[in-house]
Amino acid sequence: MKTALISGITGQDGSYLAEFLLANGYAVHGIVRRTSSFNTDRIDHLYADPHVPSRLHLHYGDLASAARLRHLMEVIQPDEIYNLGAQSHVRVSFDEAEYTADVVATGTLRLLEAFRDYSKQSGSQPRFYQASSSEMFGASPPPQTENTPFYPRSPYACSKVAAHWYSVNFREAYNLFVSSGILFNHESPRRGETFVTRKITRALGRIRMGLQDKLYLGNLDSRRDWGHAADFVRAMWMMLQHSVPETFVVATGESYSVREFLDVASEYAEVDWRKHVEFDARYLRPTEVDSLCGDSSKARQLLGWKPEIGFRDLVKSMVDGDIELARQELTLAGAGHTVSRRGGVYG
Ligand code: NAP
Ligand code: F7E
Repeated sequence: MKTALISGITGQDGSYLAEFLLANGYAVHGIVRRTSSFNTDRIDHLYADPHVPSRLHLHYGDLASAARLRHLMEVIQPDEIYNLGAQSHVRVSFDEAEYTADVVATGTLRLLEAFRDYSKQSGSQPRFYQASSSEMFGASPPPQTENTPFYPRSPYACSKVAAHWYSVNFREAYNLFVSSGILFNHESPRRGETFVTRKITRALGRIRMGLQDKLYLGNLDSRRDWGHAADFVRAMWMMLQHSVPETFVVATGESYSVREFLDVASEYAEVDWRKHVEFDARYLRPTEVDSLCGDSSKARQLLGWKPEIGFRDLVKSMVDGDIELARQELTLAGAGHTVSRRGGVYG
């Protein structure tokens, strides 16, 4: 049985990756941040009771703590390490730039150093996946490939560029199996509520159920290449099964504007978004990424990867999920229960 270690297991991708690896017979260890309220909603269905034997194991840890990462690497002895942990919100990174750099850039370096020492001491050949991002391309026009120059447009993107180059350097300097996946935007019903797709589908669900009237958004003209997270975590795993470590772009090759996302989502939700959406400048970024559309030919040819869930099915699954949540919220409200439906500061 192979053993995997995932940082960021409580996030969108971490939950899909854990499901995928467990279904493929792995023992899965996840690093969970200690928070004052529960943060394991996305993986609770995989982790019934800590006292019952299971192939899923959770450990407290943080990318801010090199000593803890080193310890976890030594006791878990993973065959594959997936570094998904991040302060992943682009707009937030403008306010929390130093923290973002510490977790996203230096946190990756901490995990890579622990990985390097563990590889040497264990004598095994473990493999490391780095979650790089299309945000690294920033202002470089589409289509973006592995050879497109990086032009980051946010503290988050700058930190991801640093983390990517640390990964490539560890691969080349120490002959380690470190692959970097440059993934374009990927969404799902488990997407964080303050990213634009989920913010939209959640609001449409609540508007349809009469729980909300207005939806405040920023720039509707930017374009993104949106895929489904379940398809994209499969690509992460495929990269670590490949014969050599490489850098791969993972993308659908189709791009839509935020406005077009609103059109399709509204059609499914049967809500006219133009009656509800208002502009709020707080959601603009000091520097925007206008247009992303990836060319994933390399991953398709060398890994045999391709997405299985198209744009319209992705949007529909998110709308269906959020209509159901809004229905539950309405039922609870009708029974006199208060449901916390606050957004984040940027929600
Ligand atoms: P996400 O939902 O925001 O999840 C981020 C995960 O990182 C969460 O488990 C979070 O824990 C954890 N985390 C945050 N700070 C941490 C710290 N200091 N130490 C350890 N863990 C920490 O992100 P995602 O969408 O799943 O994305 C996964 C990775 O891929 C991220 O690195 C992201 O930057 C990158 N990426 C995402 C996309 C995309 O479109 N989704 C595209 C390209 C790259 P909590 O649950 O406690 O917050
Ligand atoms: O913004 C515009 C916003 O926050 C998409 C992260 O997973 O993907 C994600 O980063 C677009 C931007 O994602 C609102 O200006 C308009 O142009 O959903 P987003 P992102 O910035 O593309 C990359 C690949 C990652 O790596 C990141 O971790 O939508 N937009 N109005 C808005 N965005 C938000 N969040 N909220 C709005 O109200």
